[in-house]
Amino acid sequence: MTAPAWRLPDAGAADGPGHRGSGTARLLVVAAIVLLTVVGAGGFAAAGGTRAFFAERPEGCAKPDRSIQLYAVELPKDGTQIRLGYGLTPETASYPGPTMEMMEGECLAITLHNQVPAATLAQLRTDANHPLGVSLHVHGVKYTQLSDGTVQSASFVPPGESRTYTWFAQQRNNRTGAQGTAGYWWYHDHVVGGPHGTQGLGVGLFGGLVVRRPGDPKPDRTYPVVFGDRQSINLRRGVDTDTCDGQNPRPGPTCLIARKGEKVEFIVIGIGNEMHTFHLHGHSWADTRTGVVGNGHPFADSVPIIDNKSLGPGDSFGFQVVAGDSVGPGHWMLHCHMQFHSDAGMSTMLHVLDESGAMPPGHDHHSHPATTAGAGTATGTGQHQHG
Ligand SMILES: [Cu+2]
Repeated sequence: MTAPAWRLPDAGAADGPGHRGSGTARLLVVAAIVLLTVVGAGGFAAAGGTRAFFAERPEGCAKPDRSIQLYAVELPKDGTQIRLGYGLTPETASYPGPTMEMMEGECLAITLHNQVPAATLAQLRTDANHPLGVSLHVHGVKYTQLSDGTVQSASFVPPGESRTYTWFAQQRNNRTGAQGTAGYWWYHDHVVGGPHGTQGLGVGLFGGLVVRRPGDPKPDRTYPVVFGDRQSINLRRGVDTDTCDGQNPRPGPTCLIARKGEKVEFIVIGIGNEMHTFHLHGHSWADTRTGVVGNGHPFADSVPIIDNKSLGPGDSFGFQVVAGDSVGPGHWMLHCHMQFHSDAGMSTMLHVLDESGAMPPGHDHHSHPATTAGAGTATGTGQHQHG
């Protein structure tokens, strides 16, 4: 049995009375021509027994400007919880995965290597008929069906295999009205465990993406902060959100640290099923695209300055702050402002050192905001103290 081919009814008939038909028909002709011209760069994907033809790259991306390798690997368990991560090398895989950075107008080819054992993927599967694999699905930038990262478009990677995904950071175009893609986005798996990658997200396959416009201010440091279920920040909770070693701090997902005066960029992402609000102590930011407009620019006055922002599942936003600006070094709290979430451990610190990279006297000990009720991991399986 073959499913009938998709076909849009005649535009004139579908439009009914009125004078909009000819315009729509003209658009369809243009669309058909575009479809024909991309045929040379396309490929087939099997889906549901039919074979559909999709372009390999978005319009405007003749060929990739840059290529990178990305690895999906299994990481050490967190208690009994399976953890997976993306990494630019297998050894550096983490959750969140590496922050991707693109410039508007850029076309990026990412080859994803699935090194997660099939047995692990089978354990995460909720339906025995669901295929085993990992994928890469991105928000905000342009991609075709072949880079959608779903089972439906057969754009996932079986264990031991590789696949190249193409992302296009389409630029603003005042003639066509295209808005451009500059901003703070994220990427994630869409197939582990089920058709929406819910298990992939739950075990760590996600990361941040920032698309800049030429001239945007560049930060000194960028930290992805992912708010999720079970009162988690980057899949940790309570003391596990902040493992910064005061003697030898290593910046990373559980050590948000900067020197006073450095421009620190946050990419804030919501995953899971719950609403959150993101609040940072001692710092505020302009609620804009990727940065603060320069001094004296009239646009600056029309932008709200905030220090708290609500975040739903799938949302992402970002901003830059000058660490310790006017407020100095210290352990600045960063937490969900839904009180029962923060009370349960959804809270960490931005550690701001002085200009020389030291914590001034009197700040060398910090007590974590999480109570004992929040100790342990986001999955509630670990119990360890620090400090
Ligand atoms: Cu919350």
